[in-house]
Amino acid sequence: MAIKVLHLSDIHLGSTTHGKVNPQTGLNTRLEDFVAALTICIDRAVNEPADLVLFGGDAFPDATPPPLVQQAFAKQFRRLADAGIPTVLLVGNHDQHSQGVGGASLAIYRSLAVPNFTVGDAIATHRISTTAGDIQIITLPWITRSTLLTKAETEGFSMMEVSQFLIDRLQVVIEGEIRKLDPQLPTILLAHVMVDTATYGAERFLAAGKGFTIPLSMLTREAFDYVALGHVHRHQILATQPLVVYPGSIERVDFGEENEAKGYCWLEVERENVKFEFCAIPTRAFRTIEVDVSQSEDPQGKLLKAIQKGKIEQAIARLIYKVRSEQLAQIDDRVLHEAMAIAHNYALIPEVVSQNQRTRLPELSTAEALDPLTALKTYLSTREDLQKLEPEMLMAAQELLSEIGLNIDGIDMVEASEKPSQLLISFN
Ligand SMILES: [Mn+2]
Repeated sequence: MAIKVLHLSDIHLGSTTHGKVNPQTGLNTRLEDFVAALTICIDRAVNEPADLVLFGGDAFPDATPPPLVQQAFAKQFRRLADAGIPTVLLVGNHDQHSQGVGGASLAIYRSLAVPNFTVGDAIATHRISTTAGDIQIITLPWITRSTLLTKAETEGFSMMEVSQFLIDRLQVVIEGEIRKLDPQLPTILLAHVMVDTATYGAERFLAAGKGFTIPLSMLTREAFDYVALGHVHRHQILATQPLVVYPGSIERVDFGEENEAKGYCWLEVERENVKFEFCAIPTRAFRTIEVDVSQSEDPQGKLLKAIQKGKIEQAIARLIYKVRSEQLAQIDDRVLHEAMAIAHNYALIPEVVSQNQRTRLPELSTAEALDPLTALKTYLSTREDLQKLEPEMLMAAQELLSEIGLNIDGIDMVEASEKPSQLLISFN
């Protein structure tokens, strides 16, 4: 009998960016959106029912969520416990204290001995009995160098050398887990990792300085029937033999995820035979309207037309428009606000371009998020006067980023993704 598995990840419950207070409930509307998305996932698991639920990590934006948010999370997962569905909660980087050990925000489920719940805060193999038979789950939580290496071992090593050392060590540890497996039983590797071939959004900033990505070849092992990933917010399938899958986040945290479908994975797992389906769930839309009115006779009219076509009703919207300073008198902000008000939440972002087009570097638009180092390189490429200093500045920037990297675990995803653009602005 095939084991039915629901695999979801990156819940980030408690993200409130782009939200507002719901006057009826007093809660942030984004918290309500995230709870709604999680409810849809748990509904499926309970109604079908699933034989097993795998959560790939990052339950909250940080390791110390407020009680209200913890309760909202617990209320949904409690339904799995009540239904007797075994559940594995893996610890992601956002669930860990930057200086502590283990999954602070999820460890409570083990402390309370919630029936059939397993907390994956260490590299370990769990044999789990489901109504459709036994299955082996290897948990690989988010690891940092202190997980596998001592300070003395890495003394004097460069970041690159440390990350290679870490990968070698991890390889050995995973090999050890594989040897302990019962080859007759289906096996899933549940891992919160950055894989080298993945397409990243905001998550990649969190790895700046850590420099720690895992080669896909470490995961595509015959011993695994499925590799259930967490960490990257964009749903993607990295390999098919075996299937290596990021389900992605269940709701959008920022505009970088505007065009991504959100949902969970549904599996039917037998040894060497896996049926897989990505199930999209309805979530609140993000809409960017970008328009250049700097050459227009009627900038206001052009903006209003763009808003009308923008499908922003109940969406989280932003209007980014290029305008010349001498056109500003032709634009009535009050009317723009009225037109945007059908959105759930919105921002007006005028970019004033001067005649000589030099107020903003053309390569650096707000639409694309650049990592700080690329942004610095782009900036330096336009400053001949700084050419001599370039290598030194890049080196210094790299060092600063590695320093940040050591404590970056606690940084909210959105903050991290917005840092580069703040950097850009201060350059201009
Ligand atoms: Mn993560």
